[in-house]
Amino acid sequence: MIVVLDAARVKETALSLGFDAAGITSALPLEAAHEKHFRDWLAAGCAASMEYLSRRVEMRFDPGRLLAGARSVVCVAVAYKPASVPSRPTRGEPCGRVAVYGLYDDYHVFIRERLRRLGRAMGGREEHRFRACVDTAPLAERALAQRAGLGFIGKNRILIHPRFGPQVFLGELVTTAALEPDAPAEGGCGDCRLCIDACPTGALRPDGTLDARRCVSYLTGEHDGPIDAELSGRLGDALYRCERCMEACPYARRAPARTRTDFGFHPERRWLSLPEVARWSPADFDRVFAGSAVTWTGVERLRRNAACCLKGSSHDRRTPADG
Ligand code: B12
Repeated sequence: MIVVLDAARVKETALSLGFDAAGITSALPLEAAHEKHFRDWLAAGCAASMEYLSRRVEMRFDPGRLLAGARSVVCVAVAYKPASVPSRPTRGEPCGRVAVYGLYDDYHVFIRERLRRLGRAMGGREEHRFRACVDTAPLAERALAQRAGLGFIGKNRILIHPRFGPQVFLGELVTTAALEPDAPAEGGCGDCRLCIDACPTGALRPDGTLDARRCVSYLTGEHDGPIDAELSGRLGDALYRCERCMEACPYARRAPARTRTDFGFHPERRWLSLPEVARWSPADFDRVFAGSAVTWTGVERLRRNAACCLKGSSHDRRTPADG
C-alpha cells in the first residue's frame, strides 16, 4: 500500500523539528550527467585518498537503491552561519584556526536524530519505511537538494541556499511515502568567481571541479601522512579544515546568523595554541573536541596540521591578523 502524505505538512514538521529549510524531490535516479561527472572526477584522481567515494557509485545517484520501495526524498538544511566568532588573539603563542564547521556539536548526530523523528512523525505504520542520511550514505546530497528546490550548486561546489547561503549542512529522509515534489532550484553564480580567487591552493578549478588533492579542507581533515611541502606552505593558520571559498561568497555575507540555540556552538575552540596542539595527547584532544565532527579527523592529523602551520608561520611572519 502506498502511503500518501501532505507534502506541506511534512515540510512544516521538518521546520518545527529544528531544520531551517526543507524541500521534496522524487526518489527517481538523478540525471545521468551527474554520475558521468562523478566518475570522470574519480578517474582524474580528484578524490585523492577518499576511496569510500568509489564504492557503490550507482547507489549515489539512485535513492531507490538505498531503500527498497523509496518514492520520495525529503531534503533538509541546517543553517550554521554564527552571529560572531572570536577574533584571532593578538598576543601569546601562535594560534591555529578551527573552521566554523568544527565549532558546533557534530552535525551528523544533530541531523540524523531529527530526521528520524521526522520519519516517525510521518507514519509509524508498518508500510511506511524511511532511511535517514547525512554525509556518510552513498548519496549525492547536493544534487538531490538542488532538485528538491533548496538551492543551487555554486562554483565553490557548495549548495547555496538563496537565503541562508552556503553555510548549510544537508540531510535527507529517503521514504516510501509518495509526496508532491518541489520544483528544482534555479540560479547560479553568474560571472562571480570570488571563491575561486579566495582558494589558497587553487583547488577550485575554473572548469567547475574541485581537486581534493589541493583542497585545504581535505588536506587538514582527511589526508593521512605528511602534507606535500608546496601545499603545506599555503595552509596559513588552517589547523582544521577551511572555509575561505564560503566566506568569500556574497550569499554568505548576506545570510542571517543562526539564532536558534538548539545546536551547540563552542566559539572557544576557534583559536588554539599551535605549540600546545602539536604536543596534544588523545585526552587533550577529547577534552576540547568531544561531541564535535572534529573527532572524525583525530588527534594525529591535528598534531600534524599544527606542526605544518608552525613551520609556515616561521617562514612568513607577515600572515594577516584577520578574524
Ligand atoms: C567528499 C566530500 C568532501 C571532500 C570533497 C568536496 C567536494 N566538493 O566534492 C572534501 C573533504 C574536500 C570536503 C570538504 C568540504 N565539505 Co564535504 N562532503 C563530501 C561528501 C561526502 C561527498 C561529496 C561528493 O560527492 N563529491 C564529488 C564531486 C564530484 O561532487 P561535485 O563536484 O559537486 O559534483 C556533483 C554535482 O555538483 C554534479 N555536477 C558537477 N558539475 C556538473 C556538471 C554537469 C553538467 C552536471 C549535470 C552535474 C554536475 O555532479 C556531481 C554529482 O552529483 C558530501 C556528502 C555527500 N554524501 O554528498 C560532503 C558535503 C558536500 N560536504 C560538506 C561540507 C560542509 C564541506 C566543507 C564546507 C567542510 C569544511 N568546512 O571544510 C568543505 C567544503 C569544500 C568544498 N568547497 O567543496 C557539506 C556541504 C553542504 C552544502 N551546503 O553543500 C556536505 C553535503 C555534507 C553535508 N551533509 O552537509 N567534502
